[in-house]
Amino acid sequence: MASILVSLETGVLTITLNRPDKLNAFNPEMHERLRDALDRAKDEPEVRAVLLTGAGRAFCAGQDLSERNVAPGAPPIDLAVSLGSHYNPLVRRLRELPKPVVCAVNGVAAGAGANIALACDLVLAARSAGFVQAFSKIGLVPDSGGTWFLPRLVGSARAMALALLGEKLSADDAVAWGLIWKAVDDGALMTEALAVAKSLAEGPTKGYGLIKKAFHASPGSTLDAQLDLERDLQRQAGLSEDYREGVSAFKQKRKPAFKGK
Ligand code: LHQ
Repeated sequence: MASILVSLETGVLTITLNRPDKLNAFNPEMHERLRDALDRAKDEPEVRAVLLTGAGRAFCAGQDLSERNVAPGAPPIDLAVSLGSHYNPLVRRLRELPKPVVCAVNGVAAGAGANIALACDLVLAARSAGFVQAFSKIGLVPDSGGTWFLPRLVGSARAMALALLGEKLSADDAVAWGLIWKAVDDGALMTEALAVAKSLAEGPTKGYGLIKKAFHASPGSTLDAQLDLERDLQRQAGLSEDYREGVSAFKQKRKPAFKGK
């Protein structure tokens, strides 16, 4: 069974983590296939938005803990190797993809699985889903960007509690805390997430990529630097075909037909 399912329809590349018997936990093969799918999303102009989700009852349980022989007396393992070769490049790929990434969290998102969801641009979750910083339960540190995303999204007090206690945060609380965008009824998740992804796929793709750039630069930026960056990005956006189309459509009181150019 393929560990990642990929399908392209109406500009949306849907990527489904597909190891349901392991709650879609990551092994090296799943990392490699996900990397290939994200590279395809970047390179193919037909792909104008990505939808990431999981098969079965979970979104992703993080690293597959049955992959390694970690037991008292077993030889030590350098986990930095796995972060350096798999998880960190994955988070960078998601953030740097110049196209919007919607994440439909269909069930529990634990460990790296939770933080990979947070690396996406718009996160919708099924009401029965939950977010677990499971790392501390096995003596580890939140990774895959968790120590960066969490305090920025929910503030240090709540971030620290999530990381130290490793308790599950419900989808509704995740919305109330500002961790994710939306919680929806379980049965409506995929319809709603696909509708959002499709509407993004019909949008001004270049502009979206520039919006991502601006927001990602913001946390480490001064207002002065951010104003300069906005000026530079707006220059690029203003040179796009979609900007011309957007203004023409507005003036002609019609729906714009953006081409992503
Ligand atoms: C699993 C897993 C799993 C394998 C559930 N692996 N089988 C990066 C670099 C290198 C190394 C270390 O890690 C990292 C990043 C990380 O992600 S570290 C964090 C790794 N993930 C976890 O610690 C989460 C472990 N799982 C859980 O806490 C729970 O299973 C959650 C909260 C995800 C779901 O709980 P439940 O809904 O109660 O399900 P369950 O615990 O009964 O699990 C169902 C099955 O899935 C079970 O197998 P079984 O054969 O007994 O039915 C679990 O063993 C298996 N499973 N997570 N990560």
